Amino acid sequence: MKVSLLATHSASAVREALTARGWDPERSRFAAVGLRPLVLLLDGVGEPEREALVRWGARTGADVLTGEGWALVAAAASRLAPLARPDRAPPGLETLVPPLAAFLIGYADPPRRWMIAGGEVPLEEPVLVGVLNVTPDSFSDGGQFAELAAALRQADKLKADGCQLIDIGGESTRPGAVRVPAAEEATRVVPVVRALVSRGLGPVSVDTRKADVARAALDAGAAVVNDVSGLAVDPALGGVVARAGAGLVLMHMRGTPDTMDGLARYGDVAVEVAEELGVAIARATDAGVAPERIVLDPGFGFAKTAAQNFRLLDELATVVGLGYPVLVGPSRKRFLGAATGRPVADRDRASAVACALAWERGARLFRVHDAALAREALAVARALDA
Ligand code: PMM
Repeated sequence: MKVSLLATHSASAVREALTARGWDPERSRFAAVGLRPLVLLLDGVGEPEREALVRWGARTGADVLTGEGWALVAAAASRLAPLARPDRAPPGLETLVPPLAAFLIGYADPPRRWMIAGGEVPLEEPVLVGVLNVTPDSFSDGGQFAELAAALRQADKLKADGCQLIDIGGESTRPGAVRVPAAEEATRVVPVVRALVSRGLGPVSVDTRKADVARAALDAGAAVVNDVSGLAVDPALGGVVARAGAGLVLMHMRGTPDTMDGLARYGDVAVEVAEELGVAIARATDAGVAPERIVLDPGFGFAKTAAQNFRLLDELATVVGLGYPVLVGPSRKRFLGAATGRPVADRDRASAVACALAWERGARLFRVHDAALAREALAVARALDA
């Protein structure tokens, strides 16, 4: 007999081993997803639930570690699946059914497309979102593209390098950045939106926290609103997005760019970011935004220390498990400088690597300054689980 170890960080190795041995592709895919090991951390576990979990673990052979109020459960996805079904969950574990079911659905069948104004973005392949900041003071490209001609040249380059979406920002969100009145921000972004759309360089996204700016950009042809506050700043923004049928990126942050660095305190960063994104999702759907128009972003660099950014990147599955497409924006951020020692102008290689790692953990959209490098890194990551 011969023994070999199959990779389990994605389902591809098991799937291919089964199809190579004659199983049909669909059956192989289901089996491979079911066999993947999951380690779930449950918080808010009461004493009866804890006992029920321990009994279930002893019966099924799953590993269950518990302490007061929590449990860590490790088993193959297929073994955990009955816990997510009201008709199969053991007595005492009824409260686990809804959150586990929501997580497993998002995990086993992630969204395949994102609906934006006037179209849809397929998510089978990595989607590159090119950063175009038309600000005088953004941290990495501030001042470079404030002139329309320079902005158009950069948009051309981003498109040529493989971007499917260009994200135009008119207000810097770096710590200590000056707040810009809506009229001034709109004056910066709207002509660029209009010029890009009329030259066929769309679809275009507008990076703004303000309803007035979003409305003007959408009127000029933008298809997506990217709100770094996750609809926490302007209560009118959700309604504007809903009425336009635009795509909406909800990013996680705490406080404002001025206060966020002091708010980077988490017990468990990925769990808390996912919870707070859940609140942003509710704000969006309450305002009438359809779920298939929502993309989530963990907000690298916003109210997170370097160590928290890395933990969050590694545990991105917790955000992916919310069931929405996930966009990441690690590009040129401080935490990459902390790991590599490189200054902001020399972080594109590290950014590309971070994108590839995020793809492996379930991210599908990548907001980048250097799209050519990110595309290559993502092509390698993609080739592993084609
Ligand atoms: N980062 C910045 C600005 N906007 N939007 C999203 N969705 N995600 C991000 O990570 C993000 C963002 C700050 O970086 P920049 O100055 O390079 O634009």
